[in-house]
Amino acid sequence: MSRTDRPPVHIIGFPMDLGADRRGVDMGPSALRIAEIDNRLRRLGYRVFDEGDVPVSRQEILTVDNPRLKYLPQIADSCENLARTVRRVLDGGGFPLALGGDHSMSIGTIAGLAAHCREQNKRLGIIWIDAHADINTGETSPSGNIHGMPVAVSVGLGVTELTTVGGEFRKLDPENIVMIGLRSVDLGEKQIIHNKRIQAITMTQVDRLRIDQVVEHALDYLQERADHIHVSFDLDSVDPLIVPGVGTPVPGGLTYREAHLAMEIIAERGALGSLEVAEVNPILDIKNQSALFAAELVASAMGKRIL
Ligand SMILES: [Mn+2]
Repeated sequence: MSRTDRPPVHIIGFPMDLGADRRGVDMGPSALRIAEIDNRLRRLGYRVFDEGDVPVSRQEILTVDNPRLKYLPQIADSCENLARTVRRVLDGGGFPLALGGDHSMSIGTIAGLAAHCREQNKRLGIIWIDAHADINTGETSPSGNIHGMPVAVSVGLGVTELTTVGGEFRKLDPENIVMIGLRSVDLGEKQIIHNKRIQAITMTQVDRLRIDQVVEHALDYLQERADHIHVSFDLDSVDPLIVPGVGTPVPGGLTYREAHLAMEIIAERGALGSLEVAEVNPILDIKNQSALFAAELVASAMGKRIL
């Protein structure tokens, strides 16, 4: 299939930082657009439409009601809106490319994908590339920041305000997720990962097995059990020496080439059904280099090759 026959890409911005402690990731979608993510995809032959941004409340005019689930009503609202947009794009035959924003966005993205898949009798699979597992609940989270909870919410754990975004059903089978790049996991999260038997590949395993093998295995595993594969890429999976402008930097991440190779392998398989990029933080960045990196990474995921 040539790229012009492929589904058009619909960019959806999610300028949210209510799910994170540090300010600035609300500017992520803007920084990614400035990095010309649209033109990079057009140069690859895609038709690209920009859906604009999902409305998000401003932190300055809000107060925290529940410190265990900060800004819960506002995040639930925006995620509901994101879920609707993602679903509309998929129902119309498009490819959703969601740009964050903090990683609470995945509550909405995955809910939208799941609603579409449910109606089409498709099984959803997720590759979660992140330094963190993002599988806390209000009970286990040390911070109460909802950007650390989207995976838990998607497998049906946590408060109903979040688990019912996009409809009252479980969005994701815990066996249909593969996490890659973990290196900062909370105690409660470790228990959930073990209890739910989630495929979680740490940086230790990436170091030992090499990223190409890790990604090939992840795709083999997911392609057996899923028809729609979504990649959720948290920029903090990459080493902060390369990508300093992220919400929660953790040393010891993926190298520049490891991140690109992972995306190149995913593109080669032709298996990608949707994509999101989370946690770009221009406030902590140097001359937009992290957003530029993310834009290049999206191009690799969408089929850009060196030759
Ligand atoms: Mn994350």
